[in-house]
Amino acid sequence: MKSLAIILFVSGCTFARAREVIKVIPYPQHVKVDSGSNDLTNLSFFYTNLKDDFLINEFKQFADAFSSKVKFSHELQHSGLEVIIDSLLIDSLKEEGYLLKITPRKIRILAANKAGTFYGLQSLNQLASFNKNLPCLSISDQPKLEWRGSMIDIARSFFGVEYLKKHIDRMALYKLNRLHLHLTDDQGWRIEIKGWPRLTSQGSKSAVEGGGSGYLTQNEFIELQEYASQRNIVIIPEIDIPGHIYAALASYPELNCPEMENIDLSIQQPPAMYTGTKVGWSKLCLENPQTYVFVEDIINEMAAITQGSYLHMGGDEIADPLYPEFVLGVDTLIRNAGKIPIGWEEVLQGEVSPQLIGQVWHGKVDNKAGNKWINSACQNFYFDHGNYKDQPGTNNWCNKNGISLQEVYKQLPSDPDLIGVEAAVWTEFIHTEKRMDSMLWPRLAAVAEITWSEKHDLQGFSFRMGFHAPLLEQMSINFHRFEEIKWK
Ligand code: TNX
Repeated sequence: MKSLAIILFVSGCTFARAREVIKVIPYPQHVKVDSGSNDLTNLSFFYTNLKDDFLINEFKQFADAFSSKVKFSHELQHSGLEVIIDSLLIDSLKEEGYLLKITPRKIRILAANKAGTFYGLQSLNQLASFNKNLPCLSISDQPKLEWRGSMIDIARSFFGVEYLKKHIDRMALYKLNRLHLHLTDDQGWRIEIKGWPRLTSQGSKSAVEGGGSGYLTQNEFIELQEYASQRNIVIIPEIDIPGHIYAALASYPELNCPEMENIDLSIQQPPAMYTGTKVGWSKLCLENPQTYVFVEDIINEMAAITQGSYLHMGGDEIADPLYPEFVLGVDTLIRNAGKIPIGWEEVLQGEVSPQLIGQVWHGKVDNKAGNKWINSACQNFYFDHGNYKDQPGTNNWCNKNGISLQEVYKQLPSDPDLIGVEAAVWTEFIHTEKRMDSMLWPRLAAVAEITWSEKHDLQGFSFRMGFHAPLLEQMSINFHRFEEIKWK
């Protein structure tokens, strides 16, 4: 009994100390702090068996930023930075896990593959930002959930490659791995489709009032995905059908039903573009055979330029007797194009394939067949809602109190079909990078932690977050300074 008490006391002590010393977000699964430290300014050697030029360069840059005497070594050394991939570790570390061991002479990262080494580096980046004199420690880490995501609506207001790359860098630092782009909506069409050029020559010229217009060329989209994939981020393109489609209907009026009864003409009439914020008033004409030619073309072109495994069909906020049949047809088209279909929760109303992933946003649809699902519950994860109650220029229809850090950090439902979380920023009122930043950060860091870490601890998170201010500033993030955090 006495010895048990001692063990509890000792481990409790280590735990408290680790939580104070290791201010990493998301908090790693296992941390042990040892005595001693490793001064990065003395770093001498860098050895790795990595073959990937991008990653080798990331590690080199990290090392060179602290020490001017780092030599690239072709064999193991007794000191320095050592990054090793060992595929035998796959059973214990899985796809994204890593081990990080810091001793007075060595910094060692071990992983089963590239993603793990990249995440080891992110933990190291954070630790080094707090103190160049690194504490000796052992970290063994891997994510709880596979889907750790951010969604940006670039349809209402366009955000281009430059901002999206910055966003990808910032996501990567917090080990987020899914970027969903809402590419089309009533106010604008944002991706080049070669077979239907007016979608962009006309449909990309507009935006919600005050928002930015424009589009991604296919080459830009491909380049962006490559940039993301180097940082272990998969981009998920969403073409929202059959609703939220006015920009396409205005660009190709022949897609409409006779008399355009698929559009609420009191809201807008083709060929004029739409700049308002109403939803649920336009849909594809599901009786028009041209609609199916259009949809199939778009899906095939999108599948051909999409590097990741997923295609998102939207599917939200629409009523039509042919809707369930339409969704099942699109589900099939996406699978035949070699991708996994995703849709907003409404798609789960009808029959869908078991491969389809549902994205829950208002929690009104029963996931009756037990499809995998992503949690984007609007009360907790709609970051177009204010950081606080009545924040000017924000939506509040789902949560009148705004979405505080505490609201984001709530316990997730325990359900084996839940694959993760995606926080969404809709851009009816978010038109500048500065505002976008302040809606995303630091709330997205809280999403990173609840999806990565087994142990949830809001107080610890808030404590650690305070120390991240210099890091966020270094990345030029215009983050929201929540009052409850003591920013350093
Ligand atoms: C609902 S969530 C929408 C979007 C709006 C958003 C505003 C979802 C699938 N549809 O079209 O932009 O609310 O918060």
